Formats: sequence, C-alpha cells, structure tokens
Amino acid sequence: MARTSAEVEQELARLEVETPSWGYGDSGTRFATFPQAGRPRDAFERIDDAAEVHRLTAAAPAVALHFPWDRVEDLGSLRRHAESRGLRIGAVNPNLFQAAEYKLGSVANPDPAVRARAVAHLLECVEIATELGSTAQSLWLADGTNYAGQDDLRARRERLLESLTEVYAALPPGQELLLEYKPFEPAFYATDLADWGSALLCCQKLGEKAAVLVDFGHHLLGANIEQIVAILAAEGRLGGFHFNNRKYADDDLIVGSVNPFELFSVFVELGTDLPRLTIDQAHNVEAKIEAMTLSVVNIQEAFAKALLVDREALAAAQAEGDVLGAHEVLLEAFRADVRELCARVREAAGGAADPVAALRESGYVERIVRERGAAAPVSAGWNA
Ligand code: PSV
Ligand code: MN
Repeated sequence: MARTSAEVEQELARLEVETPSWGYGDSGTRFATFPQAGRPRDAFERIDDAAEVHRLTAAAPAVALHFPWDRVEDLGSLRRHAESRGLRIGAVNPNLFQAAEYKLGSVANPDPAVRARAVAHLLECVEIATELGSTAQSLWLADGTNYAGQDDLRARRERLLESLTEVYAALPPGQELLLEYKPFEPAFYATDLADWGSALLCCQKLGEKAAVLVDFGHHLLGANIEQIVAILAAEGRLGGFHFNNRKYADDDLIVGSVNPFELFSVFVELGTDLPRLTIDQAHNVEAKIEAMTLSVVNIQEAFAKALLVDREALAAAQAEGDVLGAHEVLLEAFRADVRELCARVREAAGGAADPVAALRESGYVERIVRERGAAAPVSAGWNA
C-alpha cells in the first residue's frame, strides 16, 4: 500500500535542508563574477538571508558555513545571531583550496610545512564547529595533480591519510567528518579523493565518525548517483549530500532543474532515513534568495514524490521479475502532482504556500538592496 496523504505530510514535515552561506554571496565563473545588488556583506547578513529562505519554506532550519569565508571576530555572537533568526549552524566547511601555498595540494602536498598548515586549519575548524554547536566537518579537497609523473600517487594518498588521521583524532564526541569526493577540477590528471570508492576507503580507515558526502555535480557524466547512494547507505557511510544539478560537469545549477527524475530516484533510495541534506550551488545569473528558495521547494517535492512510492507493489513486481511493472510503480509516484500537498505542509509549519511568490511579494529583496547597497562592479576572473 502506498502511504496516505496524511502519512506523507507527516514525513515531509520532518525534512530539514541546510542552505550554504556561500550560496548567498556573489559568485561567478572562472571568467567573471556578476555581483548582485543587496548581496550580504558578512556572515551575519548571509545568515539573515538563510533565515528568509527558512521563513518561506519552513524546511531550511540550518545554515552551513565555510571558513575563512565566514570568519567573524566573535563566534558566540554569530551563533546567537543564527539562533535569534530561528536557525542552527549546519556543517562547517574548511577551505583548503585558496591559499597560494596550496597550489600543489593541501593535506597531500609534498611539502610537510604546507601539510602542517592545512592540518592546523582543519583543527581550527574543529574548534570553530564546537563553539558554533555544529556537528560536522564537511571537507572537500582540491588536492591532485595535472600531469602524469608530477607526484607519486601512493605517497600522496599516504600523506592524505596521515593528515586526516590527525584531524580525526581531534574530533570531539558528536562531531563527524564528512569527506566529499570529486573526479576532476581543479586537478585535471589525478584527484586525490576522486570518487566514492576512494572516499569510502579513507573513511573506513579513519573510523566510524567519518562518512562520505555526495555532491550531485561531482561525478563523471552518466554515473548512477542513486546506486552510489544505495551502496554507501548499505555500508552505513552515507554522510550527506551537496545538492545541485548539472548538465555537463560541476555546473552548480538549481537542484532538480536539469534531472528531476535523478533527484527523485535518490530520495527513493533513501526512504525516510535521511542523512544531512545541504545545498551547494553557485547562482551566478539568477536571483540568489529566489534560487535558494526554489531549490528547497524542489527538494521538498522530490521527497514528497518518493514518499508516495508504493513499496509493497514495488517489492512484489521486483520479486515477480515484472520489469516494467516495477518501473511503473516509480513512474506513478513521480508523475503525481505534489504541489498542493507540499504547500499544506509548509503552511502548517508557518511557511508559505508558494514560497517564491511570497518572496517576491514580501519586499525582502528590495529592503536588503536599500540597506546593503547596489551591486559592486563586475570583476573579471583572470588578470583582474
Ligand atoms: C567544490 O566544487 C565544492 O563542491 C565543495 O563543496 C566546496 O566547499 C564548494 O564547492 C564551494 O566552493
Ligand atoms: Mn560540494
């Protein structure tokens, strides 16, 4: 039997998405950054924007932070600010990809002094997370090489494991380490944590507080993300997601905008056992807060559809070898129009029936443009 609407609504009300502080600020391609009027000027204002998305959707009660981008003088005041806006701090994301020293990598760099700097930043982030009440370090490494022979691949792996072992040992109870893989970019020959398998092996070596984070844009074209999810979940190592969507590579487009069936299929795999769900997108040409709001709505709708799957009918069709009968069970749920159901859940939780329309009517964006000012001039990505 499929769930009743009431049962679906009950489960859907439990959905919690983390929005990324870095998704509210100006972003761009490697060719140019297109600034937007009213962009937040600091971490406090990024939290204000995240709070607006939560007010509208009633499903985004946490904000993931990125350090040093979100560095403030007083972490306590940042935490209190978030709490006063009805938010909690989500995963803390260390940044090991922007300092000049990291040109040849961070935790896998051949130079021990650079590795020590990287480890020191990771340890600092463990403390930051503790002060902010965050329960996760979410780590993506840009480490890798551009040419065959550039460095010893096994040695790099050993250095990476050694560095992360030190960080893992410093994790306080209640804090986990999420490892995010990515096949290429910025490294174009060999990335040190290139795929879910290498991330999983690393987590298994570190210990049970380490789990894999799946970013939708971090796969080679054609990868079956829902199958990866099934394997990681079965191994008890699915730490969470970075939601976005892509057509070609790590495009960071709005989740569900290119391939809604893939998003639905991932939620079908998850069932009601949801790990950490974080959005990781770069809204370069679209309105920032609107894009984030629509992203949360897309996630709600995909989850709602997955909750409608008739699991008994699916299991029966699978057992009988009824190939298209089983597929039809999924299509039946995917084709359902869940917009009203989701609107009811949002409204019952104090959100808006139509969050994007409500945002447009609210005057929030006009207000922040008045308060925070016009857009900065366009800045070039190269030779600026
Ligand atoms: C890298 O492409 C990534 O997905 C990582 O999660 C980073 O932390 C994030 O994007 C922001 O650059
Ligand atoms: Mn990511």
